[in-house]
Amino acid sequence: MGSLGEWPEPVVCVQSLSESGELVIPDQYVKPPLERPFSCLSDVNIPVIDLADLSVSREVTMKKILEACREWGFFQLVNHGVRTELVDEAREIWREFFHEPMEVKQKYANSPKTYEGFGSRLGVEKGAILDWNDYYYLNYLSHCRTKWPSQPSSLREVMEEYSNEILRLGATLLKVFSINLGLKEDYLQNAFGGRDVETCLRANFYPKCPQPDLTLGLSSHSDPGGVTFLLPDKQVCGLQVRKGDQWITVKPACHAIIVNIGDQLQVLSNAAYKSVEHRVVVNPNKERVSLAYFYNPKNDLLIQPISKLVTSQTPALYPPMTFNEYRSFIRTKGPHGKLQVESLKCPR
Ligand SMILES: O=C(O)CCC(=O)C(=O)O
Repeated sequence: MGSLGEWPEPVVCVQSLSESGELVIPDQYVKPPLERPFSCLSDVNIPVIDLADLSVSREVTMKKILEACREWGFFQLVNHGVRTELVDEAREIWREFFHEPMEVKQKYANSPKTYEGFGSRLGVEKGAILDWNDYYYLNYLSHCRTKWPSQPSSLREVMEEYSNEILRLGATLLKVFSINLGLKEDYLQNAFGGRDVETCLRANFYPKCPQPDLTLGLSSHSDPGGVTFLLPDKQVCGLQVRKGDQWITVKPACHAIIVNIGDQLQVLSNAAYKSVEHRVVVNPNKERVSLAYFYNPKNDLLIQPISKLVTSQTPALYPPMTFNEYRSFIRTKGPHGKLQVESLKCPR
């Protein structure tokens, strides 16, 4: 295994593999048969929540959000108040970045130490099976300096506006999530560090793939952080969410923002809210772009089940741990289902 300071092998940009015209993908991208994207349910969708209803029919909407957090760990938010033009711009500006010449993108090549910048692999295990994906990680509100690409020139301005909107939405949802757990409305925001939340973004680029049945754009994983706000591609589906032993393909509503619960909220809520596995399938004819915005607790705060939610009937399921300690797992091993949050459970 490589150290967290370096990649264990030379990093190959997936876009260049896709553009090579080869009809066979390299062995390093071929998943074991059970992880390949076989059949999935296409007539079911994740819940859709209309945020405007929160002020019209508050109780019903709060209940819908509660059920979505408990049963699905995922929902699509419509009427979220983010300008539709901004929703499109925030995603499309990253598409433009990924279409910059390779020399431009390579200037921002990342290392496993912080992951920040342009990259093509997650995890430092030598010989690991990789995902069909290039990405750009950006620490937005964080103790680290943000590594902004200089092209496209309006990227920073667009992302700053988008980020302010997501911070607003994050604060609103954490209130709803707190009240739904029977807590004071500012409880979860304070547990995340108040105004010191850490946020980062990952723009994902999934190039066309000649053998999409053999690989994945992103392996099954649950998000290690607090709450994720995802802008999916407008034209191309690809996100699949686990429901029991089935995979559901998400059909994004127009200009919706997909929200999902991360592992830290599962821990804080003592598993009342579920951080659910998801993965991305790729397409032979079309590239796909998505933008994940991670709204996380401050790195060095201890995260543990909230004492009010721990009773003799519902004992604490997880030991205390900082988010920093927690996420070093995914940064070392890469995306691996829900092994981490499950393996941390306190012994009974
Ligand atoms: O591309 C997608 O739809 C999902 C991306 C995702 O799960 C992630 O970036 O963690």
